[in-house]
Formats: sequence, C-alpha cells, structure tokens
Amino acid sequence: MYGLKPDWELEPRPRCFALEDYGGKVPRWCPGCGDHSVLGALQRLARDEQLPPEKTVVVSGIGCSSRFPHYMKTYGFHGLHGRPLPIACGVLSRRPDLHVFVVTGDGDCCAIGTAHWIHAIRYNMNLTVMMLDNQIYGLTKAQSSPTTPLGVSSLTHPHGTPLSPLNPLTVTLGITNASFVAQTVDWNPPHLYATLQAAHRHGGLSFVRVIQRCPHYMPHIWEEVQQNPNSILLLTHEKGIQLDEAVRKVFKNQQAHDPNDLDAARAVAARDDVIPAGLLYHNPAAERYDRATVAGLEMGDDEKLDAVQHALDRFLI
Ligand SMILES: Cc1ncc(C[n+]2csc(CCOP(=O)(O)OP(=O)(O)O)c2C)c(N)n1
Ligand code: SF4
Ligand SMILES: [Mg+2]
Repeated sequence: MYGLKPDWELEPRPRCFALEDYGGKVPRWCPGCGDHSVLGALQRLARDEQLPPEKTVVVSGIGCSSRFPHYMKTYGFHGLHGRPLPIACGVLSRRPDLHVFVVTGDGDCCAIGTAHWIHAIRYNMNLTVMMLDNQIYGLTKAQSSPTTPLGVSSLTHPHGTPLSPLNPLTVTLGITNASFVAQTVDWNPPHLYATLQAAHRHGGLSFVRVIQRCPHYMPHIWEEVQQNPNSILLLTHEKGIQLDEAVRKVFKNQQAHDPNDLDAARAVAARDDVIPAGLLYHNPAAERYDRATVAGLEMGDDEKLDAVQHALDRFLI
C-alpha cells in the first residue's frame, strides 16, 4: 500500500511468550532458598502454558515467600499478612478470565490466615495456591510457625517448640469441598513442575504444599530427607501427577494411590514416617463459588443501575 512501510501488516502476529516475558525484579531471597526453585517452576509453567502476562495475577500475603509477585512480570498483589486468599477470591470474582496464582507461607496460611484458608478451600474458586512451607517465620527472623517440628529452637521457643506441628494436608483434607490437594518438594524440579502444572489445569482451588528449604534459619532440617531415598513416598496413579520414567526412578519408595479416594488421601496425609509426594486428592466435580459470583458480570452499567433500582423499589412505602 502506498505510504506504508514494507513490513507493515494488518493482521496482528500471534504472540509467543518466552521465559524472559515473566521475569520480574531480581529476587532478594538468600542463596539456596527453596523459593528460587518455585519461582523458576512457575515462570516455566507460564511460558509452557503461554499465559498472557496481562491475564496472569500472582497474589501473596507477607513473608519471604510472599515477595513472589515482585519477581514475576505479570500483575501482582503483595497483600497483607494472612490475607492473600480473600484478595485472590475477590480478584477472581470480578475477573474470572484471569489466571490467578496465590503464594502463601506456613505462617501466612496456617497461623494468621487460617480462617481464610478454611473458607477459600470451601469456596473452591479457580485459584492455584502454593503454600511454601519452610516450617518457620522466615521474614521476621525465625519465630515458630504452626508447622515447626517439635523441639526445634526458634526465637519464640529458644528451648525448642513444645507442641507437635499442625499437618496442613490433613487440615485441608478435613475441609468441606476440598477439590485438589497435592504435596511436592522444592528440590525436585520435575516433580515440582508437574505438580504445579496439574494444579493449574484443575478447575477449582488447587492447594499445593511445597516443602521448602530455608537454609538461613533451618539449615539442617531437610538434610536427612534429601540423603535418604526412602523418606519420600511417591504417590503414583494414572489420575495422579505424571512423571517421566527417569524422574520416577529416583524415588525408591512408591505407592499406588487413587486421588479420588478421600479416605485413602486422609490416611496417606497423616503418615509421619514418610513425606508423601504427589496428588493426594482430586474431586473435579466439587461445587464452585465462582460459578455464583460470575452472575451479572456481563451486564452493562445501565442494566446494573436498573437492577439496583428494581431491588430498591421493593422498599418503597
Ligand atoms: C498483621 C501482621 N502481623 C504480623 C506481621 C509480621 N510478620 C510478617 S511476615 C510474618 C511471618 C511470615 O512467615 P511465613 O508466612 O511462614 O513466610 P516466610 O517468611 O517463612 O516465607 C510475620 C509474623 C505482619 N506483617 N502483619
Ligand atoms: S530467610 Fe529462609 S525463607 Fe527467607 S529468603 Fe532466606 S532462606 Fe529463604
Ligand atoms: Mg515460613
């Protein structure tokens, strides 16, 4: 066409996202922190699923792990301590077209955020929740969290925590309407990635507990687990997390587990002799609150005003 540059095109080119399209600021986590591994997995997942950055949101609370949104070049909401889940539910209720990821810590989710955790699981809105469990309050320099193992010394319990830890898996599996509950570890990237991928593809709230290393405050806590190939129990099933043969062979301890079986999921979650890794529970048919919150979203402003007027007219006297 006259006057236009030769490479001008009327049709927009299909977009293709590379890893750097998701990379935000340089992470300030300590060297060796497991959070780096989860960030890498999420960026790769976003690239592989070709999630448009402007349609992706990462919501967090407060903690080392909750710095996550700064490190993703997507939309993000670094919220208040314990409140990422209600924020994420709010985002999704108005924008169900977005891919919403939640990053929360063991303190953020299982201490101050407990009530929100319970209700968000029951609401089962379409969120991918990653609970990064380093078993300590990292950001505030090592106070006991609800998942800190018995006897571990912390700032709040210098002589050792006096209580046994809360089990985030059994708690989640005890909540009405839980629909996707999985566990993975930060130091096995293929398993971590496959678990996050399955979680993202689930329609409803997927709760993934990522056992996360904090080399700064809990330097030796996972050493034994990492050195003992029997300490992790890989859950295998055709409906579970799918791994390449080469990755599967690394796990010496394996058990077939049907993720549709809630009683079996609760039993395996309660085991304290091994760390189960994989999909514990999956119910794709669970009720979803976001099916209710979409009501009226397609209405224009005039329609909404009419509806409000109509509702108020009922109180005319
Ligand atoms: C309302 C409120 N209470 C307490 C704090 C202090 N605080 C900030 S982060 C944190 C604990 C974070 O621990 P966790 O969620 O496990 O994250 P981590 O740092 O271990 O990743 C606490 C107690 C706060 N910021 N706001
Ligand atoms: S204190 Fe622990 S959790 Fe926080 S950045 Fe350092 S290693 Fe990670
Ligand atoms: Mg923590």
